Amino acid sequence: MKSTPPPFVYVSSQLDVQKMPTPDRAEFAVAGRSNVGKSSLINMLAGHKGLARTSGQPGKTQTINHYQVGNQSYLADLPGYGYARVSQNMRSEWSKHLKAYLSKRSNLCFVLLLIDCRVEPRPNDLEFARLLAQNQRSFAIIFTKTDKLKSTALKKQTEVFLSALPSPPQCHFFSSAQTGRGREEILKFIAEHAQSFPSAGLPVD
Ligand SMILES: Nc1nc2c(ncn2[C@@H]2O[C@H](COP(=O)(O)OP(=O)(O)OP(=O)(O)O)[C@@H](O)[C@H]2O)c(=O)[nH]1
Ligand SMILES: [Mg+2]
Repeated sequence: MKSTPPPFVYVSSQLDVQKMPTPDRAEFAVAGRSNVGKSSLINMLAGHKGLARTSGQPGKTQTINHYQVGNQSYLADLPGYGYARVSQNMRSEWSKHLKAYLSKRSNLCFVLLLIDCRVEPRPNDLEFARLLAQNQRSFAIIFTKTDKLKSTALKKQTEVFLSALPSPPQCHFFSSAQTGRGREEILKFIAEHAQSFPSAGLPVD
């Protein structure tokens, strides 16, 4: 039986780390290429289709959008990388803000790096994984859109992807925003890590 998810509440949209919500609880960032399904995953976890805006057009999410999950954590929906049709200026702005976020956000507990289960490892996914390692950020991989692939192909693709990473993730999940696959496991992962997150003595941004 499906459990009721904790309430998800939209908090703010910012690019500047200084203006983000007070870092007083564990934060989980949802990262990945444009169009990989970050916003759809948040809606699937929340059980609320209209919470985060999704689109078939890449480049929909242009700010770092915070959602409070129950009382213990934040989910941060990040702008996607690798969208060729965004101007060079805009791309370097996002990249600057993403790098600042990864290095400075003091309560960032885990990065959930989303990968479309149908695609081969791309240079910018591997580059992002290297950025996580440089910033000593723990990460988990979530393979998205698994409703689009048969299980043998899924197994093969994920093995290829995991072996191409510069460092291994803490764990990986399979998700589908269409079928709800992965919801229970991902919510459990968030709840468990949020619980062990220190609530006192955090550095101030
Ligand atoms: N079949 C299928 N389609 C999905 C799934 N998740 C997302 N999509 C579709 O993929 C497209 C992009 O989804 P978004 O959630 O907006 O992607 P995003 O990563 O937030 O994109 P940006 O904000 O542009 O970075 C939409 O057309 C979604 O309907 C999934 O699990 N299965
Ligand atoms: Mg989005």
